[in-house]
Amino acid sequence: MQITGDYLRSVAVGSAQDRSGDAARVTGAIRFILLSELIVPFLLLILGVLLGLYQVLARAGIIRSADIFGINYYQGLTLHGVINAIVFTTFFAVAFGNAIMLHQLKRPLKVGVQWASWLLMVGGTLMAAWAMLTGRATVLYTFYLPMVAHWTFYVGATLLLIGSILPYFLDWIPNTLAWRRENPNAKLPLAVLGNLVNFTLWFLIILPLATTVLFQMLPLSLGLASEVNPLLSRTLFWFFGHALVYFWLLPSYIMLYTMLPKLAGGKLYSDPAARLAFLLFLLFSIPVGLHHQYTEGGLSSGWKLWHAFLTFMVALPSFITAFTVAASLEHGARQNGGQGLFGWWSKLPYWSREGDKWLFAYFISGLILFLFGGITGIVNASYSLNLVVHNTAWIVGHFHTTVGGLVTLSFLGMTLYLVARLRGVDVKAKPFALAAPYLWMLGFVIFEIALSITGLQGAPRRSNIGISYLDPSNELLYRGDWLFWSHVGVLGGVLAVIGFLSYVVSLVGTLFAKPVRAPEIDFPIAEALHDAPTPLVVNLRPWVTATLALIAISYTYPVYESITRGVITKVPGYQSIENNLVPQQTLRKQTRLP
Ligand code: HAS
Repeated sequence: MQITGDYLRSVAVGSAQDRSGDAARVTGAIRFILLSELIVPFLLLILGVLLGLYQVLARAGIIRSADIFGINYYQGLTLHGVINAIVFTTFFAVAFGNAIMLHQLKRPLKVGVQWASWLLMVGGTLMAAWAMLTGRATVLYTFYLPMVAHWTFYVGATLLLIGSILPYFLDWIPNTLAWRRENPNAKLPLAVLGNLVNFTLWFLIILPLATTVLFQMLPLSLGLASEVNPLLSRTLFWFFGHALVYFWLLPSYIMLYTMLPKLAGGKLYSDPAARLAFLLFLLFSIPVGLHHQYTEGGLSSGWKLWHAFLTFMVALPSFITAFTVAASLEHGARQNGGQGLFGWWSKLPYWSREGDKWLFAYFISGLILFLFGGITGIVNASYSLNLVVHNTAWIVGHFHTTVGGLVTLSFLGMTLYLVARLRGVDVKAKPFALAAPYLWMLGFVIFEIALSITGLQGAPRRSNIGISYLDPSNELLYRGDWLFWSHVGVLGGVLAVIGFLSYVVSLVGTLFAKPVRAPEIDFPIAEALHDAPTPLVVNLRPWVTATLALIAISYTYPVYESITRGVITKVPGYQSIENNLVPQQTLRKQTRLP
């Protein structure tokens, strides 16, 4: 049995053979691919997190300059957003999806497919990274027009997305169909259902993004078009962009439903409720994008209101999750001897170092942060309240407790867990691994409160306010009343970074530890307490049909409006050069930049 050393040896096996118990053995190329799909984004994440620290220090006026180490504020913001929210999440979702399918269906992944996916994702990321690091793609992570990037950024992003969807079509769907043929009467494992829902969603939303990239962004970037319709680009981008957040969230929900109950010592409270939550995400995640465009001219308010209504509907599966997860925690705690109406909370394994229970800390910290993320999300969704918070620091608070909260914490925890399993080692420096999520959580609770308050005071997001509103020498703009909470925000940011460093200690220790057993994939999957047959959540076909119908109803007219009204405001592309937006044509003439 090969335990160490052969990561780079691309053997043709890449197999997952059932070992004793429930673990799946992973060898050769597949093991290398899975490990690197976790490690590559983690390495980039170190840069992403440090750039986050720069953002918070710059916004508080503690670092008062337009750039740091040659990286301009907006370039850093682009790298921070793209690395943390797009690259890290996409790589993780693919690695985790592969691991889940391998473990749950017990069928091998195809080495050729996995290599193709890996090469496209890594190659695409390197291309886009080159464009961002050289200042040719300072377009922020929401890269809709009229900001324009070098073509390598768009091609890189496209390759990353194509690479991420290959396993779904060429490995996971065929494996699920084969499993279904072998187990005609069995229920699809819950984690598999969650993963398939997530990547079906992913496929559906890549299509509108691909449309604006191929037909608007690339032609503009290559100089084949001189003006574009930015309204259409934004509508297509947010068609993708909001459901994207659920593509980040669903792997976390898979962990909450299938693993957290067991770590808590009990069972999943209701399997049908979990299935219903996943299917409701399929239905409601996409037709809500206009809630990012409430303030955008050219789109009718009636359609914005419709999307606002559906946005409240997409909170429903999260409310179901809050209930089911809390009930599962209570069940686990009572198995551990917990009593009373609230006394059971003390019987959860918050600090346990026993076996895999350290992972519990990542989930519970993420859940606490998600309470803040959920409440602020509901405020954002309201057509009227949104006008108060849109484009302010409030939104930044919201997404650091959603994608920066539950999502990041569960992804980091699972990365550590899988690295240990795939290397055949125990998790090292467990006290550091345990401290990390709590520090991160505490940091981001403080950060969230501080940013919400400065947001309500009017502080804009995406702005180097340290050299404008928070510069006392700027008599016209200076807002001394934002200073206190901006500094509180720094405290939160610094605490979160300390938490991250604590995590790095444990991950690096685990990465270089001496293997003590064969590499394998094994998840702590919980049984269900309530598992009554529920026809509503068994057949996927009506859900997919309803999803397509709801998308068609919700987007046909807004896209039509964007096409017909957006042309009136056709504009050239703009490049961000040292804090200024410069029209692309002017730049071409003056500097001959690509
Ligand atoms: Fe959002 C903007 C609305 C969820 C991410 N969102 C953003 C942006 C990002 C983002 C990145 O309607 C900025 C985009 C940009 O750059 O412009 N969001 C919502 C709503 C929800 C929501 C209604 N967002 C998310 C999630 C994200 C995410 C999830 C990432 C993963 N969001 C908006 C809107 C905007 C927006 C507008 C545009 C704003 C603007 O003007 O630009 C809902 O899905 C939230 C539902 C969640 C809940 C919470 C349930 C609670 C649970 C925890 C239970 C805890 C337990 C443990 C059991 C209802 C499940 C308790 C333990 C103890 C010890 C107490």
